[in-house]
Amino acid sequence: MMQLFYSPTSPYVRKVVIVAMHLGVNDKIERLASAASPVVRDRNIAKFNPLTKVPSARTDDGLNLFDSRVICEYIDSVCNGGLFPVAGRARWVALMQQALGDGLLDAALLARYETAVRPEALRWKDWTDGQISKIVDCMNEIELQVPSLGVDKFTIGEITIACALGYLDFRYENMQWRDSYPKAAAWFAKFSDAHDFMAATVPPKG
Ligand SMILES: N[C@@H](CCC(=O)N[C@@H](CS)C(=O)NCC(=O)O)C(=O)O
Repeated sequence: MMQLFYSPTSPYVRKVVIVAMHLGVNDKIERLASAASPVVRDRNIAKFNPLTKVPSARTDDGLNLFDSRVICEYIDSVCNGGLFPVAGRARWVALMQQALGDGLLDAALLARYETAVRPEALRWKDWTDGQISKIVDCMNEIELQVPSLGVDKFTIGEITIACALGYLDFRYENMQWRDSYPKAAAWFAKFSDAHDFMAATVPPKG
């Protein structure tokens, strides 16, 4: 189906892998190793995506696809998967939930790059604090939206929010988000128990 620049720790790649697993085409994706970084850029990825980010894909019929939103929708469309409702309120809710999860991830990744990538002398605390406050506001919104999140029935919205919560567990363990967001915690536990793709894609520690 496609070649995919892949990283086991990227929450955006996790979205793609979950979609592929759920729709039964995971073995049709050839994984290409990547070392994506905003500073030391992996020029191999540029063959597929000028932004040199993961996930980036090339389909068997020669399309270069990025980012995770586009790749997920491509897989869903080829498989007729129904993870992207085609029209009406259901579509806008699913896309908004995806944007909420992706937005949380964008802020979490920017804040992480501040400590993981930027030299200490060049750091600016206000910037990091701004990103962390976006994570908090997104979590407040997710907590409010829990009644609209499905467990057995789900779309790209639930998948993305699950990847976002999983990323907080992976990189922001100290945040202990479950203490402040009990409804999101209960939904995440049910969603993770209900779907093998969640345990199968937990990012490796270390
Ligand atoms: N909006 C993109 C975000 C992808 C992204 O930021 N991926 C990170 C890894 S988790 C990356 O490749 N970072 C390298 C960079 O920023 O240059 C998506 O949804 O795929």
